[in-house]
Amino acid sequence: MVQRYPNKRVVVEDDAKSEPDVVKKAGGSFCCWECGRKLMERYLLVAVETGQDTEKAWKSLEELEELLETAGGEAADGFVQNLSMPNPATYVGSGKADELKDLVEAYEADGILCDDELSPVQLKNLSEILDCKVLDRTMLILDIFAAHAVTKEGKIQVELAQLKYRLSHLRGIGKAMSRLGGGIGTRGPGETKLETDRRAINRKIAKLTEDVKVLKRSRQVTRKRRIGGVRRTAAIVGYTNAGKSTILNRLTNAGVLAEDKLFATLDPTTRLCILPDGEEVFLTDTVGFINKLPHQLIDAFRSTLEEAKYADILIHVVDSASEDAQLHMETVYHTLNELEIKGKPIITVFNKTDLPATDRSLRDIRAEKSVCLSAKNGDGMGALFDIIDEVLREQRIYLKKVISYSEAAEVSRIRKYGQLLSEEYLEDGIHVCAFVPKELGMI
Ligand SMILES: Nc1nc2c(ncn2[C@@H]2O[C@H](COP(=O)(O)OP(=O)(O)OP(=O)(O)O)[C@@H](O)[C@H]2O)c(=O)[nH]1
Ligand SMILES: [Mg+2]
Repeated sequence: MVQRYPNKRVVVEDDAKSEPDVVKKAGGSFCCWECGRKLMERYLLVAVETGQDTEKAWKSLEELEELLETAGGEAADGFVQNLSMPNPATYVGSGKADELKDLVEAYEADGILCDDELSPVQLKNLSEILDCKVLDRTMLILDIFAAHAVTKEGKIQVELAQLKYRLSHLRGIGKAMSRLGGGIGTRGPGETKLETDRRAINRKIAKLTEDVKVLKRSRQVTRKRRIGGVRRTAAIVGYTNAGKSTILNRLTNAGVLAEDKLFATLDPTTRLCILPDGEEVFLTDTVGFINKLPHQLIDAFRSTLEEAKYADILIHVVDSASEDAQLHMETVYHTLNELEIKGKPIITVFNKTDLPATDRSLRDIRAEKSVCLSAKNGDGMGALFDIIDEVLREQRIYLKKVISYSEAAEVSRIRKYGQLLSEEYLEDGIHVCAFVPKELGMI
């Protein structure tokens, strides 16, 4: 097993040395009753690497560390073990599992956090061998989503994903679940009690699935009403923390929360954006993607991401300063594919150009057009406006038509949803030349 962060143990500051008498739970994390200082849960990060790409495994582990920090915990150390395949019983090799037990004690860690979704058997065996909390990447991501869900639909979807995870891991893991106790991995928008009754979980899943259907129907109605069938829409997609919300704010003054945090946005926000030539387009900010996004969440967010499915174009935001930008782009396209969002024109935005980049030669061959900009200081935003305008225009059709005076209202529809190039009021009617969205059904 290779150890990445030797001596990473955090030195406890003098004033915090004495164990606090009372610990209270606040906002999902534990705080000292007296000084209010957050007591971080500490984990050993563990990954099994099955190919020969150890560097990739470390990158994934670094991302896992970021996720853990987002959830309010910290990494005590990280380990990668090279195996031909994860051990079906213990994830790491059985000898390494014993070694991990000593390490958990030596680091005084609260538990271990594995970089892959563990099977029920692995979860149960590791909990028994290590006698500490055992978390996996899926539990952690679900926990973060649970903490960030704001709207009713977001909360239901996260609870649904958590229940599905729990159901698939029920067999024989009652003990592992009870060992979780509280804190990271146990937070959820639903009941706080860790439900372990299969029938009760199934009932809850059925009820929540029905609730999601109702909300989905009402969202479809809202979408139809909003776009009136013809107004253009663009969805902003991309890896988490790439700058999607910052870009939406720049384009529309939306005031959406943008934070240096993974999964700051869970619920889609739609705002009207007015392009330089006066045309209006609806922009939707969506949940960020991540490598190894739990399939329970892909299912849960399928309906939220319908905004992207029905959009005319996709704006794909990439953090071009990240050394993993290429990997992030691949993950985004892989996830879009899983969500069956394809065949749309894509504008790729290489964001964060104000930061030093490791790779200035980034390209996105799938994109119709791309642009480099800094959403933070606004450099290059004008070019993005122009490109959106251009791509939308390419999607329109040229219309040359005589409209009878009795149907004069059509001219105002063209003005509203398309671009009226000329209009002439003659004896036989109004002669118009225009670019119109095909959905307007004027041909
Ligand atoms: N330096 C720099 N930072 C940026 C830029 N754009 C966004 N950021 C920062 O990157 C962080 C993430 O931005 P968000 O807009 O929240 O990213 P997001 O893609 O919406 O993230 P999620 O909703 O978590 O998936 C924030 O701290 C932003 O201030 C940029 O052009 N330059
Ligand atoms: Mg966001």
